[in-house]
Amino acid sequence: MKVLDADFARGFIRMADDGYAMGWHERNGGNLSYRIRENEIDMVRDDLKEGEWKKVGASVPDLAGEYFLITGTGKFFRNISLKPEECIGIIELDDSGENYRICWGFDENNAPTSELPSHLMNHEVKKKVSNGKNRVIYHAHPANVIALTFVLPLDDKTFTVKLWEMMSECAIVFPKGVGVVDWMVPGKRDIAVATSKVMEEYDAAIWAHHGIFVSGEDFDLAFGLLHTIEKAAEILVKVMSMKAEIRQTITSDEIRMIAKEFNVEIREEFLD
Ligand code: 2HA
Ligand code: ZN
Repeated sequence: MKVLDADFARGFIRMADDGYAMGWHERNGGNLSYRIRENEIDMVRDDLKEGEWKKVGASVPDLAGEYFLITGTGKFFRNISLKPEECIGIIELDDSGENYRICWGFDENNAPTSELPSHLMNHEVKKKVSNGKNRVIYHAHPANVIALTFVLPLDDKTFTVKLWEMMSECAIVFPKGVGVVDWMVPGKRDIAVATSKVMEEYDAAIWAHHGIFVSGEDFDLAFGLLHTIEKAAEILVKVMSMKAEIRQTITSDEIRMIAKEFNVEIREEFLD
């Protein structure tokens, strides 16, 4: 089977289009990766090639031998569905988890995203803490989440509770909360290490003055998580912009009631 006919590639491209339509991917902003299942890679093996081994820029031994579909460096999300073979590609990791080679795509001398170390370190953590279920890592630049990083203190508890308070859905969709990473230079190992630490605890890491990383078991869950967080952030931005006193909100006890009703384990230490 051709890669582009496979369900995982179609789901990946649809998600990229949807993210662009949401306004989260100006120019070459954002990146997306998917840890491909063994049976999925077997189905497209005839369509694969073997490029030269190159350094990942991080060491991810628990991902040795795995294959990833991932967006390209400098590529624009709005072009992915028009020219997928140039804008995205499949990479394979070697036995040490320190080198990768291109197996499909990245035509015309393209290469994986500059955030490859962050993506792979996040995949490594998430694979471990989810018993292998988690397969998607998604980075985007949603305006409202970024706006909040200028006015809220950059701590996990404040961001989590402020977002939970905005819509009843939030405590159900992300009961473990969200983590926050201070401003750092993008594309480097330090930000990858800081983000993967946050990912041990949370499925979402907000990058101050830059954007957000989320993870999920599949494209729907990863996209849905980012969408929910950004929606709550948008409501908070609107509420704060009104410059009116908040007269009522969803209280800690009410968040507990939601958790109880929907049988999710809420991060109790963040509640009053
Ligand atoms: O790929 O979003 O963080 C562009 C970025 C880097
Ligand atoms: Zn970015």
